[in-house]
Amino acid sequence: MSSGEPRSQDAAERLLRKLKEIVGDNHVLAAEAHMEKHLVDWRRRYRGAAVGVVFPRSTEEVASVVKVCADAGIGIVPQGGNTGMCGGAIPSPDGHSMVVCPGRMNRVREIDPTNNTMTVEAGCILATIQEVAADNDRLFPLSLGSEGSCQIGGNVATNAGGTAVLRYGPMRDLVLGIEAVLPDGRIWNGLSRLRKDNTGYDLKQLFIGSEGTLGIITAVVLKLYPKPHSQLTALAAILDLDLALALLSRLRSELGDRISNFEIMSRNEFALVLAHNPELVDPLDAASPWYAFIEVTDTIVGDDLAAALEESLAAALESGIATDAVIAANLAQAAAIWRIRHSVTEANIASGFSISHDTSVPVSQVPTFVAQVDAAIAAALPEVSTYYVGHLGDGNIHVVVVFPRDTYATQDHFDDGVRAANAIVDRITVALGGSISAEHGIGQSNVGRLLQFKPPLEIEFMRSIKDLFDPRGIMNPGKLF
Ligand code: FAD
Ligand code: 2HG
Ligand code: ZN
Repeated sequence: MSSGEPRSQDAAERLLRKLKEIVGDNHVLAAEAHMEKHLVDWRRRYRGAAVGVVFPRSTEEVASVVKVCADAGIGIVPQGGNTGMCGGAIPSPDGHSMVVCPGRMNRVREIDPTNNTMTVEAGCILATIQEVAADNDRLFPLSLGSEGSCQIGGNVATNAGGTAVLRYGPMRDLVLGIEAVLPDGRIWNGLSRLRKDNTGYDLKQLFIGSEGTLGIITAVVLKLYPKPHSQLTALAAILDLDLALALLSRLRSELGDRISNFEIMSRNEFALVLAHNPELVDPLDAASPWYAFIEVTDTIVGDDLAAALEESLAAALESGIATDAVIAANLAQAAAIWRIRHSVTEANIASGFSISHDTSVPVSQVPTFVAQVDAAIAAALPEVSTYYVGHLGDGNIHVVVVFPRDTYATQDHFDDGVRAANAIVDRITVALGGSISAEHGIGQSNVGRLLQFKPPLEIEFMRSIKDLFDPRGIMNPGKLF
């Protein structure tokens, strides 16, 4: 692992001076107050310390920054939009790391609508990439609640998922090439724009989901898709998750891959979001145990998507698969429905001490998973509330456990409760053949759980890969392993 110095104030100052020579005086922060927002995650769960925070402008500057930090033997923590869920972008509290932020590297280097690719720098904000693609009559499909602030480098490093995985896959399926600065300062130019390349190991896949532990991603080639000409959002009320799966199955057979999103939410989560966002209104007349947020899109001009969706939902209502449904009449109504879906994280945080799981199980096992978790948590921790939201079509459910502030008044009591809830969710996840992290990653939150649940042979290979790229352990120390 990193020896983690500058050991003295002098050494730190020498290092900061060298970094300023590379990126300019204004692009290195070292004062505690100035670094603050880079040392704490947005949920305020992790607080770290750093020698400085540096903002390079180009791949060459990143390479020089990495070389200088490697020579000084200090850790390097890449940080994008700092919207991650697992504390992966926050340095450890020992203060022996440099935070490197590619946010100034935000150029679209190339867009090739014929090749359906876009080459972008790591600091581009996801929403900007979506807009540039749309301006070129193309779609970049990754869509997350944090899209206004997360960066594409962070999306790649976390293998982000979100609401359109059902149709387009996670980040792992959306990248053709990567450029990265390796821990010894060398630049790896893997910016391939090829859809077929069968020349051995696929190195870019190692960087996707590497959470800053193998190098700093500086640019990526993204896959683009045809821009939909019609897009509709619906909200359906459903009695249970077996029926939600039946609805998904029916829509899939009737509408094919025009279904791009199929998200579910439990009633208590839905009510919590509305309570915390008084401007949002429930689009349905009566409360329902479960809701499905549905989006269908079509690229073919003239195809009557609305009629197809209406017919499909009407048949679902008639057969009792859904109890109510509404199709947004315009873009504003559609946006209001998606606001409900995308407001869960903030509503949960505002509601008390909460933890959120990121489980995936085979899609068919989701109803069993939720039923077992619900029963086991209610029996073991009767005073907590358990909410559910997630990406049903991907088998990825977020179990959100909210601990009331009055019962869990001390940190010890809260920690015990969290341990008990985690053990329950993990036990059921593993028994159903699931994963403890579907889309958020490992960061620092899940290091212990990765070692607990990943087969030892896989951990051995992962460690060998880490040692191959980063034998001195300077890239994002304490994350993943
Ligand atoms: P950061 O948080 O800055 O970093 C995350 C990790 O990537 C860290 O380990 C960091 O070291 C590394 N990293 C960042 N940039 C680079 C780089 N250039 N090179 C190498 N490593 C790098 N996530 C989902 O998957 N699905 C969701 O639906 C979803 N919804 C969210 C909703 C909200 C409201 C919020 C706040 C977050 C949500 N997230 C979701 C989590 C988060 O937005 C994603 O993990 C996102 O991909 C992180 O991007 P970032 O730029 O903020 O990365
Ligand atoms: C989502 O699906 C995100 O909205 C975040 O992955 C979920 O807050 C959460 O746990
Ligand atoms: Zn999610």
